[in-house]
Amino acid sequence: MARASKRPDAGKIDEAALRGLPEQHGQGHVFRFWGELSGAERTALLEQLSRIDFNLLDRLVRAQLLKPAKPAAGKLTPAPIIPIPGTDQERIAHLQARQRGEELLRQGKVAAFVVAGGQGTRLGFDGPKGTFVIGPVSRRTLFQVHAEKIRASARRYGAPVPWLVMTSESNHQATADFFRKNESFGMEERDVFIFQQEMLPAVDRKGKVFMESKSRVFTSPNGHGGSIKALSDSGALEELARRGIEAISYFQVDNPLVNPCDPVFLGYHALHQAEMSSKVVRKRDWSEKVGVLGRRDGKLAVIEYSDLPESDARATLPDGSLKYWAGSIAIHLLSVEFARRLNRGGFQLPYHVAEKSVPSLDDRGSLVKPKEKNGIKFETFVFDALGETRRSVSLEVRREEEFSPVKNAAGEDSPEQSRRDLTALYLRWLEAAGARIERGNGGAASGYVEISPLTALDGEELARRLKPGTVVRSGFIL
Ligand code: UD2
Repeated sequence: MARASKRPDAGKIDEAALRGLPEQHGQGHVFRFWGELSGAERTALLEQLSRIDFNLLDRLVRAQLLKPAKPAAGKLTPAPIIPIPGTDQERIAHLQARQRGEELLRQGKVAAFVVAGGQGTRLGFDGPKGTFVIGPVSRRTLFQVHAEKIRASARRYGAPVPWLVMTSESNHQATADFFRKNESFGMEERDVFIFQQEMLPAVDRKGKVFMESKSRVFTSPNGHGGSIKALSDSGALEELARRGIEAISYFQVDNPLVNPCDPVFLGYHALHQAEMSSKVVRKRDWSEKVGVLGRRDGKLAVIEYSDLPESDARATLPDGSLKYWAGSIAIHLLSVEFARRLNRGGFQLPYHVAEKSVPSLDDRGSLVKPKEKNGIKFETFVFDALGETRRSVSLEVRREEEFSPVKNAAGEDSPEQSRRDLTALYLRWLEAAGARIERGNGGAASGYVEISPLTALDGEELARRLKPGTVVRSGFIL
């Protein structure tokens, strides 16, 4: 596949039309410093304006500012979820799903899709999050971990798995350069497709866009729901259909434990003829900040933790366990056909509103960082597409095997925590494969160890490859 670029040809900019456009939408102030701009800055501003959907912005401002959004209401009920197998029947169902999923992988009907357009502000890392070093011993980056899992799976099943990488204007160039520098981590050029999602301006409480410099409007990515539109706009969806791909495995860049080509998940999705499916884990406790998978007014939904009333979050079943236990880990399967349907007749996912502090220029052109939230950001969420499905599968998985995201600089969901979780998983595999784990001070259990995805994708594969009598100390790598 080719690398997509959505930048229009600067030579084709129609200056007169673009100068009129913001005015027509009440945003004429974007030209306040026009007289001070150089030719190149003017072109840059016009080029950016040509990519802003002012009609959409008008609609969002009208809907949200004149009639402020209420938290999503509706009757909540738990959703049916396929559990981690505990009975023979459940184990047989898993086995059948695995066989079906493996068939799809062997037939080359699966593509992997990482969303990496976010700004990763909480981590405080300067650069695309995928370039963050996570490998506990090897110092692999998140992108490399994902790439090697995809390569290992393609090798195991003997068919390519194309990899779609969604970026945004804020990190596209840096991401594309990183892939080039690392030769796409050993993936075939034609199997990697990097494309951008759209950006949207944030607005102040009167609906006016902010300027981040004299020649630039403040914009941010339009939410991970924008991935569905970007799949279509970039041409990726048509290319996937042309290559006979049926399932798109969607995941977030921040989770090094993700299994992007999970045959069990793929198999359930296919056997149920599902359009979009989800993986969930048991919430740590009622207050964990993850969305829960449930039904709102009968429709499948992820209910963000901020929208889940505390009484529901705390509600328990007769056995004392949480009623809404199914935490969404943002891993989905989308059928290519469903993604096409969502794009037919215009993009339909609803926009959510978030209040943010947006640094912007004052009347004299100096950048001011507000102490309080002064702006509104509009985003769509990919999981809202679940409500549009005719059929869907929700699958429970083990957190310690599949979910340990890198979100915060320290504490929960931090790099340190994630490296510990990776090490703990590899130690379990090694122990089950018969390795001798050195305990005690300086031993493996107190440091980091690592298994490359290209060595083993799971414990079973490791057991086949591990030399008898292997001793595992801190810093062990295979
Ligand atoms: C998300 C979910 C939360 C839970 C958690 C699991 C939402 C609103 N919440 O929380 O319920 O499932 O993940 O880890 O989704 N991204 C883009 N473009 C954008 C925005 C985000 O590509 O415009 C990507 C981003 O690069 C990252 C992922 O989406 O890979 C998650 O974004 P986030 O960190 O904003 O989501 P988070 O952690 O608030």
